[in-house]
Amino acid sequence: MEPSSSLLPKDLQRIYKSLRLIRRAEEEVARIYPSDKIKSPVHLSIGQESVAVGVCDVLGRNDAVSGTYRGHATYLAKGGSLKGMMAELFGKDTGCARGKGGSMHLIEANANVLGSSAVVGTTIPIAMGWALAAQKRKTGAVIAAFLGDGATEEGAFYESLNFASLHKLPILFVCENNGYAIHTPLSKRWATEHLCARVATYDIPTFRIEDGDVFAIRNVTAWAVDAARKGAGPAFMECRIYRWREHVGPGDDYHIGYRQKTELQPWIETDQVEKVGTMLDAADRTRIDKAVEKELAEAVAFAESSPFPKPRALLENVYAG
Ligand SMILES: Cc1ncc(C[n+]2csc(CCOP(=O)(O)OP(=O)(O)O)c2C)c(N)n1
Ligand SMILES: [Mg+2]
Repeated sequence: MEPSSSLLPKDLQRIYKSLRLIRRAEEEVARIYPSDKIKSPVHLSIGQESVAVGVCDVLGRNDAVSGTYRGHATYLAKGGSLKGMMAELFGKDTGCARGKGGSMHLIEANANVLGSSAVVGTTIPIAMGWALAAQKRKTGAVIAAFLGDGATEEGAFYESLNFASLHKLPILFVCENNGYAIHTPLSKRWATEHLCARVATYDIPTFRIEDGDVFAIRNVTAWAVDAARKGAGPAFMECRIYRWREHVGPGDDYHIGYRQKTELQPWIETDQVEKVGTMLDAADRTRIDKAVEKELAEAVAFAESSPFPKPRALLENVYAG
């Protein structure tokens, strides 16, 4: 899809910057990982960036996101601090969860990043609760709830669809369908692959984006957010996408045998980071790339030089009050 005609060069630059920052941040995480400075497991979303970027580019500061444990992209695209993320991965006190949560528990209340969890599907009803509160308080805000294809197998997903549709809550469900739950493909898990048809039975408008196209994802989000702000209720978007690296960890896993590297090739050819990059003036692209590298180096230096939490921090922020 071509970018919407209303997109200006500065919009393309912003979208590219976000895509590029997330890609490079995760590549940097993978590079550092073998040093053991990163203290938590990492689920990289390299190749999947366009979903978070396309959605979050439409959301305002008062809108919110809930993510999954593969959540670096969601957190960064919504305006989470890169320094806070890097320090969190390093287990430092300056991390966004004070070094206690690690990669799977990124949170930034100031940017309305509600947080993520290692337990599949659990953030969906929490996002719905946020949407219910926004509706009751008449804030006009909307939440995007990100979930994997595996999370659609959890009962909480269907309970949330039903409740959100019944009460016309301002929520966009965004399924990042990368075709696998750990090593198990959809064909061994789903009786039919018609996910949108299943969701549509809850009287929710559904959209399926086949190729990770950041502009198509952005367009659907713009429609859904506008409708939700007007009280029309939830929408559901299924984004077919591909996880380039292994399920967890910095490397790839094509040698294991549960998938073939030939599956990856078409996704590399349509890589959204590169695609949007080529739409920019060369000088603008170089400028943005340099700015990203600087931001990244500063974030890693910040994480390296930050202190670990003191032992007494173990008992802080455990219970409210
Ligand atoms: C409730 C629950 N069941 C099982 C697991 C183990 N588990 C961790 S990741 C994962 C796969 C989830 O796949 P998906 O939702 O498609 O996300 P992806 O890793 O592809 O981004 C599973 C089953 C878990 N963490 N939580
Ligand atoms: Mg998956």
